[in-house]
Amino acid sequence: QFDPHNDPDRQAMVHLFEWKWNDIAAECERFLGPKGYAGVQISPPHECIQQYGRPWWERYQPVSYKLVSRSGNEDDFKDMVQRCNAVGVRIYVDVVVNHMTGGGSGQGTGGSSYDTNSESYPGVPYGRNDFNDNNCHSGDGNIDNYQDANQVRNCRLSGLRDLNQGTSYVRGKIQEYFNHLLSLGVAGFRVDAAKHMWPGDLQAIFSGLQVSSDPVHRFNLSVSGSNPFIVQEVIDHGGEPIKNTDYTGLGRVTEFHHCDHINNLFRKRDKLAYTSNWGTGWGMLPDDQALVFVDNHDNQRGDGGGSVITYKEARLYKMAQAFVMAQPYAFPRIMSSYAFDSHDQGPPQDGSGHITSPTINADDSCGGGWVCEHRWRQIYNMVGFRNAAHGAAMSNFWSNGDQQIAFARSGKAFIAINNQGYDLNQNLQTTLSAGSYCDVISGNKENGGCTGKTITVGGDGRAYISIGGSDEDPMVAIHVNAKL
Ligand code: ARE
Ligand code: CA
Repeated sequence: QFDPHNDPDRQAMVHLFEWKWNDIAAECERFLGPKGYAGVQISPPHECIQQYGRPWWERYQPVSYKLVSRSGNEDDFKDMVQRCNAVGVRIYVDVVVNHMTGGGSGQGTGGSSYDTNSESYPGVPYGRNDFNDNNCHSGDGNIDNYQDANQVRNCRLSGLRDLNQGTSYVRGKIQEYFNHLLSLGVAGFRVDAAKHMWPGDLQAIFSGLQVSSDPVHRFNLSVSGSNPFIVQEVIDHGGEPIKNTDYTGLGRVTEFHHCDHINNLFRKRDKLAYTSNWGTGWGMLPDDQALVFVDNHDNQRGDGGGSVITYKEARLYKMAQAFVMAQPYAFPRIMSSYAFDSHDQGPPQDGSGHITSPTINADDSCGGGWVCEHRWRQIYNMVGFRNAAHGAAMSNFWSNGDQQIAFARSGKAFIAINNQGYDLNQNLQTTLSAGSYCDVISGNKENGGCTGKTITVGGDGRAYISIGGSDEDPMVAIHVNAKL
């Protein structure tokens, strides 16, 4: 449950937030596969409410577990999983099983009816007895106090009808849903609102799951085992009785301290010079228990606590992503957004509420309202860096004592970052063999040449590194696969 079932030379995943299944399939083949991405977190695929104005968050209000949503139907889903697996890219599903809807009645995206007040969900089916109402002891039935773990698990998150995973019926329905997804070839799950479910209940649910051994999915099960990859969404910024470590026995956990640290670091409320022991040295979860990211779909909109760096501050964002990718720590997820001005704004869509596809520009970037951070050269080339550096420890950490750092991934890769505001000019140890390397931040290695800066490493492994204090991309990064 800790293993992403990734191809070993693919070491980062991307969250294609609100993408359609057929666009993801195409993206796996034309970009994610070739650029070395390990997998995709997809938006919730189940049937959900159809909220007026079609905000993104309607997908977090399940109506049934039928695979019919604005991203596509079950056939589209199947096709996506097979095509992505075929090019070495795994699919991880955002599963929403803490709750059902938060209000109203009507028809979901798959035609099933629902009625929130009577807690009636015939598409599953779920009825009153499947919910936690009698186990919640807050005044209004909602979670009013995060200091009370019982409330957090048994009451309603923002009014969302709270399922009782303590019953064998509800557990069985959830397992059926998960196993259905696994039988279609998905490699794992991002478990929404895991904090709001009891670890014991989750353990019971997870213990009945198995990833597909169908060779079409090309999982090397003899190496990775048959448990699906599990990422539990547990927001722990400290200060609450529920800790992310309550869940680390069951799978990985979203490490929100990482968002906080990255934000403080790049806003210079902390020092890059202190990052030679990044990871557990900073009080974060062990490597194999953490999923890390600069921002996610909630906190990029200001939800979930703490302010974070997003695509809207592109210079800082690219620096932060480069740092995260270059570090040997944890398994990273890159956020891929659509542009938004307001909190509720849904994905690019036409007048009838159909999601519209991203367009692809000549420089590989996206159009049509999609930001596609994962297609920014500085970001996808750092995925390549991480893949090349995999297995090599950090070494030769250098800093100016403040906001300029450099380090190697022993024998494999080297990065220097200058968030100081004045120039960096240093002769630094790269640990790489002598030769010319393409700086993958400023360019691509193409036809044996480099479209950006070339860095020369001498016989002693040293290179002269210059980074202007006000460069748009104040870092350089080289690795063994970028040797010219
Ligand atoms: C929507 C409306 C609400 C309405 C509700 C029911 O916005 O006004 O009451 O529907 O009708 C998303 C949106 C919500 C949306 C919901 C359902 O963010 O706005 O509600 O979908 O449509 C807590 C949880 C954490 C959760 C965050 C957002 O612990 O699990 O809140 N994150 C996940 C997803 C979200 C999603 C849900 C859960 C629900 O990533 O996208 O909600 O499925 C402290 C605490 C945290 C707490 C945080 C914010 O930091 O430590 O635990 O996070 O505050 O409250
Ligand atoms: Ca709950």
